Amino acid sequence: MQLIYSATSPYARKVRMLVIEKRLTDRVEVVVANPLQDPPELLAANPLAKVPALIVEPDGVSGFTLFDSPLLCAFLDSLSAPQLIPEAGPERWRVLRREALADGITDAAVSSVMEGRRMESQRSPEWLARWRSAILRGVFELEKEAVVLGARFDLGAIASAAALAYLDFRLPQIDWRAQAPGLSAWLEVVRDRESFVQTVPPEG
Ligand SMILES: N[C@@H](CCC(=O)N[C@@H](CS)C(=O)NCC(=O)O)C(=O)O
Repeated sequence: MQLIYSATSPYARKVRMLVIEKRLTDRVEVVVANPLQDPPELLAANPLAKVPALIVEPDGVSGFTLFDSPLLCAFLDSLSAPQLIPEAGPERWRVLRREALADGITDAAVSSVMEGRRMESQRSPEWLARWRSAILRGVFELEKEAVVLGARFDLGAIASAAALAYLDFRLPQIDWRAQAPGLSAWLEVVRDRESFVQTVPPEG
């Protein structure tokens, strides 16, 4: 399998962390791509031109590809133990809800970053304020889960770590820690995990 990713994408980081946590690194070759340059190998794997994308059978003819990080995580989780998405029951939906909440924070953060790269005259202060509010409400909600996140490093925890680390990386002006001391302390512990260390984005 090939995982097409960019080193700064928080969605790709989530998938890469899951691959490492599940010890699937021998089965998943990683290939770097810049989605904004529409590289042909990415377009072939994902017509939406977003990373991460997974080439499951790279045979060029009947190659089966997957895209959208929740789907990639669900697929990869099905391949080996330890299971990072519970099989069934209320806990399954709690974990997937945490993933959705963390991904929603990431969505608002990525949108803010992209908006911030536009010319000032083209930027929308209204949308930037809306995304900032969504980020802060999302973090506030996730803070209620801080104790649970510390109990088990499942997909909800991986997605949360990727989202919070992305806020630190790209939007350091958002002081999310002020309203989330539990998450802040939790992220300090996560920082030592191999899957976190190996996926730290490059500066710049
Ligand atoms: N929902 C997707 C979002 C993926 C996404 O937006 N990735 C960004 C990089 S952080 C991208 O490839 N953007 C290129 C584009 O939107 O054209 C996922 O979870 O994988």
